[in-house]
Amino acid sequence: MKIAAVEAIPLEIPFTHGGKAFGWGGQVWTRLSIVLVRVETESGLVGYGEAFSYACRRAVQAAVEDMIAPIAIGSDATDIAALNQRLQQELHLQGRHGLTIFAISGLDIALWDIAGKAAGLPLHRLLGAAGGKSLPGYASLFRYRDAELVAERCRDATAQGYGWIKLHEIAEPEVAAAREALGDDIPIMVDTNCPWTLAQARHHALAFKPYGIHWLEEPIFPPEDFTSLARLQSDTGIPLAAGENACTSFDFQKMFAAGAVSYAQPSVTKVGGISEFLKVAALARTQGVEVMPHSPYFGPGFPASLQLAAALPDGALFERLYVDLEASLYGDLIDAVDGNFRVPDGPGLGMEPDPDVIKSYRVRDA
Ligand code: SMN
Ligand code: MG
Repeated sequence: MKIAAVEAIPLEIPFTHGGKAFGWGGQVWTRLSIVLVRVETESGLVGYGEAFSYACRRAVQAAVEDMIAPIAIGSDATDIAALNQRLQQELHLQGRHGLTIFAISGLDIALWDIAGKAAGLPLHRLLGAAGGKSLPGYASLFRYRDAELVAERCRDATAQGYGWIKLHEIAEPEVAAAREALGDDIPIMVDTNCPWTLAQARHHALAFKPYGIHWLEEPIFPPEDFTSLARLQSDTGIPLAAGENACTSFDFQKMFAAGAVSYAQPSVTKVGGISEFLKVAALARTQGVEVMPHSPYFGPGFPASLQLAAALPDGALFERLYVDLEASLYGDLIDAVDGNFRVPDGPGLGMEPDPDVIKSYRVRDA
C-alpha cells in the first residue's frame, strides 16, 4: 500500500482563554495554529496527523512539503517504523529536534491512522487495549499572572467537572490563590515552561511546596539539563515532570538515566509521532517513570493522545488546554464530561476531522 500524496493543511482557529494577552515565540496568541498532515494511499485510504505548529506554522508546513513529502511519497504506508527511521536518518543533517521531528511526527500519526483504518480498529485496540475507556482529564490553564483570575479560572474548571488542575504560573501568590480556591482535595500541577536556573528553581519550588504540588513541570532552562532536574527533584522532594521538549526516545533515555523526572511527557506531535511515543512509554515503564502525555492540541494530536493514553497499562491523566475555541475539528470530543474524556472508537484515531471546519479555517497565506 504505497503513499500517493502527503499534504500539509494549515488551519488557524480563534480562541479565548479568559485572561490578558499572552503568548510564546514572540507572538500574542489569539488563534491556535494546526498543521494537518493529510496522507492518501494509492488504494484511496486517507489518514490525518498533526505536526506541532504553535508559533511556527508556516515553517512546519514547509518542512512537511519540502522535507517529508519527497521521501514519503512512493514508500510503503504500512511500514511505519521503518519509514519513521528512514526519515530520521535522511534528515539528520537538519537536526533531530524542532521542525524536522515535528513534521515527521505529523506523517507518522497519519500513517497510524491509516493502519487503524486498514485493520478496521481504533488505535487503542490495535495497540492491545480494550475499548470503552474514558480518561480523567486535567484543565491546563493559561498563564494569567493574576491571582484573582487564577482563582476564578480554577473555580470555573472545577464547576465544569475537572478533578485535576494544571497552572502555568511562576509566582507563589498565583499558586496560593489556586490552592485557596480549590481546597485540599483537587491536585494541582504547576507548569513553568523552563524559566529558571537550578538555584532559582530550588527557591521557587520550595515556596510552592506548602501548597501541595502534584508535579512541577519544566522548572529549569535549558530543558535538556537533566542533571539539574535530577538534583532539584532529590533536593526538594517535589516530583518533576518534563518531556514536551524532548524529541525521540533517545532524549528520553538520557532523561531517565539521569533520574530527572517522575513523570514523562512525550508530546505526540513533537516527539516523532506515535512510533516514538510508544518507545518512550516502553522505556518509562522500565524506569518506574509514569507517562503523562503532553496534549494541548485540538487537531489530530488530540484523538491520537487519547488513543495512546488509553493503551498505557497504568492509564494517564489527559491534558486539555483550558481555552474556548471558535470551532472544533472533533465536535464535542474535546469537552470533558464530569471531568473525563471519552476515547473515540472509530477506526484509526477514532474520529475524522470535520471537513467543514477544515474548509472554514484553512489559511491561504502560505
Ligand atoms: C504548553 C505548551 C505548548 C502549548 C501550550 C501549552 C504547556 C503544556 O507547556 O504543557 O501544556
Ligand atoms: Mg508544559
